[in-house]
Amino acid sequence: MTDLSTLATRVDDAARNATAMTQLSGQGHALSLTDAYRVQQLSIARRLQRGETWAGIKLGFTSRAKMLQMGVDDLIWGQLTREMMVGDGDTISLAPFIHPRIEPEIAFLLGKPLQGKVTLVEAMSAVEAICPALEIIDSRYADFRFSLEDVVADNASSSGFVLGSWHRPDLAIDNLGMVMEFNGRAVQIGSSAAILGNPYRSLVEAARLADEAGLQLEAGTLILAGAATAAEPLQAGVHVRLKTQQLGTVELSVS
Ligand code: OOG
Repeated sequence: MTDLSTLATRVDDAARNATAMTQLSGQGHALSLTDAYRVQQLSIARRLQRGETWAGIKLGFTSRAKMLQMGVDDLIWGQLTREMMVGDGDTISLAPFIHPRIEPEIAFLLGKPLQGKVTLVEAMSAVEAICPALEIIDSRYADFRFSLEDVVADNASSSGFVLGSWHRPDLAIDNLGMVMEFNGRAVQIGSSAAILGNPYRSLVEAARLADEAGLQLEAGTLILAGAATAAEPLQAGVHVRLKTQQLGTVELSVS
């Protein structure tokens, strides 16, 4: 039987050392999806033991663009810590990453707990604030290639995120134009509608998935809804800006 904690150590070490690893599923580890989430949980536990603070969850593959880009066909989730957060407008180095990519998202802050089977209206009423966000993903697998189980075990490629300014959740967000620019040039153009037809649906899914995993989404939890477009490789010297209709901009620079 595969030792799941050994696999968790392997993905965690790959992330910490910014060193690519071979896919778990290609090494005779026939991981089930349940095992893969267990590996994710064990790798997050290692981060928390090192003093990181749990911040929330992210959804992955909530848009068709992302599913097509990565060749997978199911929604996944991963976990975020505060230490993954990069300040809006900050400059980062590529040193802690293997082959980072960046993608445009919408983030939610819960004002009330969200659990189990909830309706869209219940999900909406649990939200305290909304903001535009950039997510940095960095698969720990060589060539950014993985099976669904591999990517789940690798915490859905979570690596970093930047949050823009928070807004009250009193505006419609089901079809907001989103443009991600590199040095002022549009590299990805999309709409928040690409995220499950309405990013609030990501919250419905988040509540269900967290519940299945025995995790509580309490008030104060951050939730990233998933990318609206395909991801772009981050390069040295680039200034990334996401412009989202109604929600404004969020940006970061790479040294
Ligand atoms: C997995 C993470 C997917 C999204 O927003 O769809 C994701 C990956 O593409 O490496 O974060």
